[in-house]
Amino acid sequence: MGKISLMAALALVGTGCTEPAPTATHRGQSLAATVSAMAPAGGRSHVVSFAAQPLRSDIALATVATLYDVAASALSLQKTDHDALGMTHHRYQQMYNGLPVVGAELSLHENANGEVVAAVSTLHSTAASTAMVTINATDAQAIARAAYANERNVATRLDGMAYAVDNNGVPRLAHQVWVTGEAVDHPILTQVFVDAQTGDVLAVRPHVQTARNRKTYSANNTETTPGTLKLSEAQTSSGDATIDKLHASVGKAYDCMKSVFQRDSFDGGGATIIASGHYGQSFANGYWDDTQLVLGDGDGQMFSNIVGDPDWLAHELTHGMTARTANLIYEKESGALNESMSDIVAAICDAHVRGSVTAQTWQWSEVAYTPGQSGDAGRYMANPTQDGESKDHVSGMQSCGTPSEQNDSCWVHYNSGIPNLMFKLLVTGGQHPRAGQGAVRSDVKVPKLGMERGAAIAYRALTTYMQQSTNFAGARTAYHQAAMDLYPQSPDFAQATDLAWYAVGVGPAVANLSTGVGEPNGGDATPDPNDPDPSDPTNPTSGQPADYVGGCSAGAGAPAVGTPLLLVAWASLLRRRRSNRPEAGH
Ligand SMILES: [Ca+2]
Ligand SMILES: [Zn+2]
Repeated sequence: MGKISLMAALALVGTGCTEPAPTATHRGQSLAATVSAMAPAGGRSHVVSFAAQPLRSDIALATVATLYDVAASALSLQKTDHDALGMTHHRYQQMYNGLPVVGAELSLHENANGEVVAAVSTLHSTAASTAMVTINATDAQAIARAAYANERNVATRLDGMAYAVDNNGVPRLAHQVWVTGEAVDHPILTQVFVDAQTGDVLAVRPHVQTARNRKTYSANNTETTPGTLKLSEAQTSSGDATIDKLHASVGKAYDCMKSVFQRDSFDGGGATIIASGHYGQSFANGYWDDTQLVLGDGDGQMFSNIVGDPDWLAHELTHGMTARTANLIYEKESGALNESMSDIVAAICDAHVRGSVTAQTWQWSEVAYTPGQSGDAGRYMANPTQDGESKDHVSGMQSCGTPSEQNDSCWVHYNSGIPNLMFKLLVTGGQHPRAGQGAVRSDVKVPKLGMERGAAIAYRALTTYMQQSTNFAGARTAYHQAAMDLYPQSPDFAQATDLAWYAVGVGPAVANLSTGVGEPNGGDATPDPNDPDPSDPTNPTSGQPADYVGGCSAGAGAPAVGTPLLLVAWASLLRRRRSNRPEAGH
């Protein structure tokens, strides 16, 4: 497919389905109305599409900042990326008193003409923030350490100060303390934010991200990582079968990322992938520790040797990719999204390696999990509650008080089942496995987009439109925007992402597409040279299938879906603002 004309796509959004684009002449005010409509107080992540009236970067920046009561000068440009669609993406960190506000970001997304067509913001007003310090750094370290009294080899290290956002959405001056040590089933590498005024622990952020949240292990000896170098890139044999297998498995995970996402290693810049095997004794887990993969040999009961399970490798390596892109904070919903993204890439790579989507695609770690029992898996993306712990709908999401290591950072591994199921439904189409039970709606039917499109949308949503604090609702808008970028000729695809999220209880209601569940003809008729398995209808090409109804034919008379909804909100806000507010001054 040739380069997509983004402007054409945006014109389609603005003039097509529901009502004409607003005729506001003051672009700053249009943006203000749009953003205030979609970004409620508290700094929730929202992708705002104002494609119909693109803005100059400086105007967009100043206007969004003003809406959050944040000075434009407080936004520090962190990086600028260009992508294959001709778009440019700027990411800003919110600062206050010269210190970062942790997890508070703004990104601006420009079309090929350098005009901003979307903004994502998780900013926080600092109106109630202070610079008061009554707890000194030494006390802060003692406070952080106290939470780890039962762990071994605990040490603390100061990392300066920052503003951490409390449960009321107020950035509070905090000491950043790193805690290291040994928990029962994994090393501790955790960032603890201690309120400099009250001594409260504001946030606990583990940076060791495991694949499975285990409760007990039979044995585990600490080892130093990375340990002894056994194999370098071109080598294949070390004389140690486990290390050789690990080396090969890492290679497969790399190859998958390269061929599916055109991404050169987890950082996108060809970073060396460091992996250590033989970690601990009978260690039935693996993790990403911010710099490398670490894998145990398995305990032979819960998990056999996990170095040979591609789902594990893809999962852990994806934590590295997430850390270098959206950098989703590992707690609450952003943490569940982080976990889910690792499972989603494991599913993508499973299908990629096998050449088609199979039942095993939606089973995580079916290879290594319980070697004594066949047919089961560590997690079930098609039916998350099958493991007895994971969640499959927002109505049943497991909540917590303050995230901690004891509650798995607010149950990130259980709640990851919700976006896991969303992705599965998006790829295969269909209904929620518990449709009609409890709060799970039976009238939501997700159309099938196939693995290739699902993977492209998920990847772009993560790398372009998610931020550190993105929650489930923000993720839905990220998927929608990513689908609009990738498939501007097929707005139904973006609507399919809305339906997939709605099926698991995220975001406002959406009407079903008239195409119903799945593609009637089972996928594409036209083979695509890039399609690893053209005969597999679940792995369609990137072109628009003939059986897909494009444009705005779906659901005549139904409520507006997706981006048109934004325009409705925008128009009504504009009307409201015009009546009770003078023209904004810029
Ligand atoms: Ca699998
Ligand atoms: Zn994980």
